[in-house]
Amino acid sequence: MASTTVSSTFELLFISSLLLFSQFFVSEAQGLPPVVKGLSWTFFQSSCPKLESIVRKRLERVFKDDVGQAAGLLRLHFHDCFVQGCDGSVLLDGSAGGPSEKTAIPNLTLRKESFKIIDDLRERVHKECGRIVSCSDITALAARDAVFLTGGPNYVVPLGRRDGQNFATEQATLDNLVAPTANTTTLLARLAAKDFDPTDVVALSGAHTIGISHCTSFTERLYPNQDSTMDKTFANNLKTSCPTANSNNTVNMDILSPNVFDNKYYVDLINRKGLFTSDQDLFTDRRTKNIVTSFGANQTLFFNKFVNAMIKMGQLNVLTGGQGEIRAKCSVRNKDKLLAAVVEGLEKTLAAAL
Ligand code: HEM
Ligand SMILES: *[C@@H]1O[C@H](CO)[C@@H](O)[C@H](O)[C@H]1NC(C)=O
Ligand SMILES: *[C@@H]1O[C@H](CO)[C@@H](O)[C@H](O)[C@H]1NC(C)=O
Ligand SMILES: *[C@@H]1O[C@H](CO)[C@@H](O)[C@H](O)[C@H]1NC(C)=O
Ligand SMILES: CC(=O)N[C@H]1CO[C@H](CO)[C@@H](O)[C@@H]1O
Repeated sequence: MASTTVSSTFELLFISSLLLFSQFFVSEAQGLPPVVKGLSWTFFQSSCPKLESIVRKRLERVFKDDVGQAAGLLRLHFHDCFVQGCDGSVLLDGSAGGPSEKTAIPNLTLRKESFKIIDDLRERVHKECGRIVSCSDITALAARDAVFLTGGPNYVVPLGRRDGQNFATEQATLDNLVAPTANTTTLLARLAAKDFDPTDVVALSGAHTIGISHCTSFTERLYPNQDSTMDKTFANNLKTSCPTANSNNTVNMDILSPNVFDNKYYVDLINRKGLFTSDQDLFTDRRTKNIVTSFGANQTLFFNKFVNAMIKMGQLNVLTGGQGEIRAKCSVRNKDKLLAAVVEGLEKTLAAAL
């Protein structure tokens, strides 16, 4: 009896040290940023082992139909994390007391389909494992797969985020997302406040190697005066796509390989064919120019720094443990859903009574 206890204790110790070792190995060997308290590389290893394969398999199909959705999902994770932390607040519809994060100006160009894709993934995951995975974790995994499935690096995502119960206000959204018209000084200062260094800032901006932009996000560089740092032929082509300053059209952000996650965004900047001021100025400012050049010359280096910055971004002000909740539907808080059901029930009762 005693010997069984001893041996199973030993086994447990052995297994947990193996687990510890593998966690250590993952983060140390790849030189990855530390995992914040409450998150873990192996959070769902036993409770939902199929989580990552469900998300990846589904997204393989989604992107096969429309590769553009990858960019939408990557941007959604960025907006989620920068505003009030990675808490799924960007996914919430409306709000009780004012405009929500979703209806704030920078959000107007998030793709409607992205929200549907996240909730569809949530449904698939909850069907398999029960309601144990948050919408914010699913968004983080979807962003990782968006990067990988378009040609970018594969990387591990710390999991265990909880969904927030607070709406982010329109003001919080504006305060936390930098405008595309910002220069490098502004960009570096705003991201330094979130603990990102210049290498992180240049690497994160490399996400603009996939996806599209609406004309209004950059036409201030074309009209009334053309930005002198912009390549002339590139400017003329943009004017054809965006004949007026408030044209509704869209253009690709990386003209060399718009749907491939690679380092061509930096080659664009070196060729003065970056779309936003916030992009192009990275090659003008002496603090970031060499980083742009090095990423443009070495894709492996870019991928390493991008992964590093994404793992940091994915852990910004996360809710863990007993904080927040696991939403049953990504667009509404659980208590709102309950309230909605109660109201609906009440209406039915009333209707029946009348
Ligand atoms: C830090 C400064 C950043 C600025 C000023 C910025 C700004 C913008 C703007 C204005 C758009 C175009 C929206 C439109 O007009 O449709 C855009 C698109 C996009 N951004 Fe950023 N962004 C920044 C950082 C990031 C980061 C950190 C990521 C991800 C890690 C990201 C990923 C994307 C993607 C993938 C798209 C394309 C979306 C699509 O095709 O639907 N951006 N960004
Ligand atoms: C960057 O933008 C800020 C805010 O618009 C401005 O005050 C500053 O002078 C600009 N810096 C450079 C180097 O252009
Ligand atoms: C852009 O689209 C909106 C609605 O989709 C429309 O009301 C507006 O007139 C369009 N603007 C231009 C310049 O085409
Ligand atoms: C590119 O960067 C990687 C990662 O830092 C490095 O190991 C490699 O030597 C670099 N390649 C070249 C050609 O400089
Ligand atoms: C006001 C407005 O248009 N808000 C939109 C913000 O983005 C989401 C997702 O694309 C839309 O559903 C909202 O209508």
